[in-house]
Amino acid sequence: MNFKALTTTFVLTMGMATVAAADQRYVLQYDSPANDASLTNKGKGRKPSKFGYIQTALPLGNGRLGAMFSGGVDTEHLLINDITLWMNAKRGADPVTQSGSRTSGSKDLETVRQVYRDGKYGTKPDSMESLSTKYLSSTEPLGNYAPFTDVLISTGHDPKTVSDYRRTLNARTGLGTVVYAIGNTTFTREFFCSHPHDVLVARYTASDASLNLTIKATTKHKLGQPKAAGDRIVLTGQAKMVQDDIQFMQIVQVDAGDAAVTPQADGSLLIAGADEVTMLVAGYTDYLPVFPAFKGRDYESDCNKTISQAATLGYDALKKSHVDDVSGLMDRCRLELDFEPAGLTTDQLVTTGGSQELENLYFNYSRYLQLSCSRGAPVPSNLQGLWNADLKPMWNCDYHTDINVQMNYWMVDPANLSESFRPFVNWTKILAQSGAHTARETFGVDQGWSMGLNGNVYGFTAQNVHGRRNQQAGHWLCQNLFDHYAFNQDKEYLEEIYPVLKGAAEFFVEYLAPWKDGSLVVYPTWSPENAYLVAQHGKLNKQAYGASWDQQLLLNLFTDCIEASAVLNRDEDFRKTLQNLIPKLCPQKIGQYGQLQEWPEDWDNPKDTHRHISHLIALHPGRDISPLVTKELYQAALVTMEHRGDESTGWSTGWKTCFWARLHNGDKAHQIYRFLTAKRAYANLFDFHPPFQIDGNFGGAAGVCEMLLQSHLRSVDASASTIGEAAYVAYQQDPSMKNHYTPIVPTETLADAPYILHLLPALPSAWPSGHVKGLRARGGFEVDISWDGGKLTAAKVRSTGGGTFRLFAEGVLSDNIELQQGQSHTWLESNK
Ligand code: FUC
Repeated sequence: MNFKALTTTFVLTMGMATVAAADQRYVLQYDSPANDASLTNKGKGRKPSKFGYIQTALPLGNGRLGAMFSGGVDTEHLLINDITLWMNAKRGADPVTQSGSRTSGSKDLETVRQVYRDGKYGTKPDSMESLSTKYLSSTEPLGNYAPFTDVLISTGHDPKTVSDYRRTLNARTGLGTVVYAIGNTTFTREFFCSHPHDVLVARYTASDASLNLTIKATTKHKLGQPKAAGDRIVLTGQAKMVQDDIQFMQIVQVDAGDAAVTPQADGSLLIAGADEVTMLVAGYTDYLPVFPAFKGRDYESDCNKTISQAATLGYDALKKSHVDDVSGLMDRCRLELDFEPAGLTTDQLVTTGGSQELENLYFNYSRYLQLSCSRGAPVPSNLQGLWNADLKPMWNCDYHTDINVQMNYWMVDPANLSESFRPFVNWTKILAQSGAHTARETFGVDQGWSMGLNGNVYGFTAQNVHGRRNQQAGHWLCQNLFDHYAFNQDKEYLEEIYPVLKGAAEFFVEYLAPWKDGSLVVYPTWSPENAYLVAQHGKLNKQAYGASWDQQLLLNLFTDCIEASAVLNRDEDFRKTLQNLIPKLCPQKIGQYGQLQEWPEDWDNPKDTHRHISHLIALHPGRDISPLVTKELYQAALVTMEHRGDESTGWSTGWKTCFWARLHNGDKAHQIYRFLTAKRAYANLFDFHPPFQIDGNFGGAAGVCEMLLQSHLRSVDASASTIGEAAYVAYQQDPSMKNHYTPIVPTETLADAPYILHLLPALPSAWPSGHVKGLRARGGFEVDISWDGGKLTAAKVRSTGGGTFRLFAEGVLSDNIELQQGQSHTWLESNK
């Protein structure tokens, strides 16, 4: 049977159930409105039973402009967000202040390092914590992400008179709907947020009655008044900054056909007797991603232009271009698990405790969320993607660089949404510019750039206000940057990011310092958020040297820089510098319990179930620990995973899904993914930490990709017939210290090594049959995979740019397979 026939059979044998299942894979549906009682998302302990607006309303977004709709019968509440709207920070300051950096330099760094070497634990004035805070940490404000506006549309309908209520969001088309009946009349609303035309669109219709609506626009920020004139509400406002308030504008424009639209003195619009009403919303801030001013957009002119263009096009054309745009991206990659739909609403699916149906929907919805909160924007998705109703959101709704912002982008390439990565690239380029000031001023490092734990949209690169949170992030951010190249093999992109990669490495070349044993380590640092020797020194005892995650990421960064400079044929001396440093990096170590050590000393506590497991970065998202290649490190990673346990926060369970998939334990990966989808999801399937944090949605989707396809290993020996012999290895056992694993120096030829595409590396038994189309693999390939009875049945690998790979399927490693651009290679069970 050929691959096409097999796919057709798969669809046909599912018969009518497939038609229904196709919708169930994409549509979130509810039989009641969102809970609009609360507009806040505060409080760590928020109970899922207290679901409010942000947990129950449904999200729309075009990558920059976001909205949520509540479906309220009497009052529709639209929360509007603009991803650039941050407040309570500075902009336009001198470059050093703008970077947030403490001006101290190498002398103060040495003072701090001395107390690290002296082991001054605790929080006394001469402790590592106190001196790091005193000498290295920022005193400048980070600010917070803030909501833009709220648009309220009142119908005058009494919820008690309503029947057949349905509220849906179709993640394949990006259309939201609200439908209900009053007597014999059906009232329908449709919502979407257009990327091609940069507007939010709402349309109200009634089957055989007229519509009487009141439309209001408000904001929580200081504003001139919302002004209604003609068929528009124009709202201008300012968001408070410590320096240079943000200016913004929103226009709501209404088309009610021949019906009367009457502007009111309070800034609202009254619509009487309309057959149908279309509402357009455009909005911008004056933000521009230009360091250090961060302003200058002609937001008023852009707002007027966007609204006029959208109004000229009209509803049908806007809707068509929107559906074509979203469904085009959604259809690139489709996961089709084989299940019978339960006929439940989405909130019921969550409370029933997990199913293939929910797992399939969660994956597709995560792709939808990704393209909705990160596309065409100057800044990346934040802790809540771009949906936030709170002026004081949890954790500032910022950019945490010790897992969260990186996790937001893990799924982008594997799940075939490459364009969603661009905002992350734009942002890191600004960080590299700003972080050069932090490197120089705080650490006395004249080359390269440095980034701390928390970021904003105004180039904040300084160290966190708490010395115990001293942390570098350039190496981790660059891992995402290079991996995007690995997937797409776009040399122009590599040219663009090369200075950022090189700058990150240059910083560490100078910043690395010898520890007492002579090995080169990063310090001050921490192992994200975790404490050691808690019984002796307390839970704040987090400051560390040579934490395993840093050292793993440095090997990753240096290796990537060596490859990038070889591909671009430049910087031979720099390459040599890195090659000389790699063997001196502090080794990875296996500790007394057989665990991979989190720190260079054997401080791990087997009862520690901390949510961060940063010392497994080399397993995922890195590529240097594998059950097929580095057996001892794999065993040690297994022990660590067992110690850390299963249930945790949303993002932590997303990461654990990825880890177990990389450990090739599909059932365990699935168990954790099921927990994430059923126990860490609100009614609208937003992930909860708690409270809402979007990283878990994206980490979970990345985990699904990892279960079905892995492509992080590379073949450096074309003649070898097993992965163990063929694959590149980054660590080798130290002959004199058996539990030490020292980094290996890569040669330039690694750049030519084909990636190994491993099909179904961790297929869970709970997903016995299914099909996935359009996953992406490193090396520039797209892969379709079908399986049945828990076994691979067919696969197709398409080359998007021409290239060579090796296939690992059903335990067999193929020879090199070379494809021209557009060519494909088919694997069939029958041809085995
Ligand atoms: C990191 C995590 C927390 C939370 C915060 C936003 O600090 O450790 O769990 O996700 O980011």
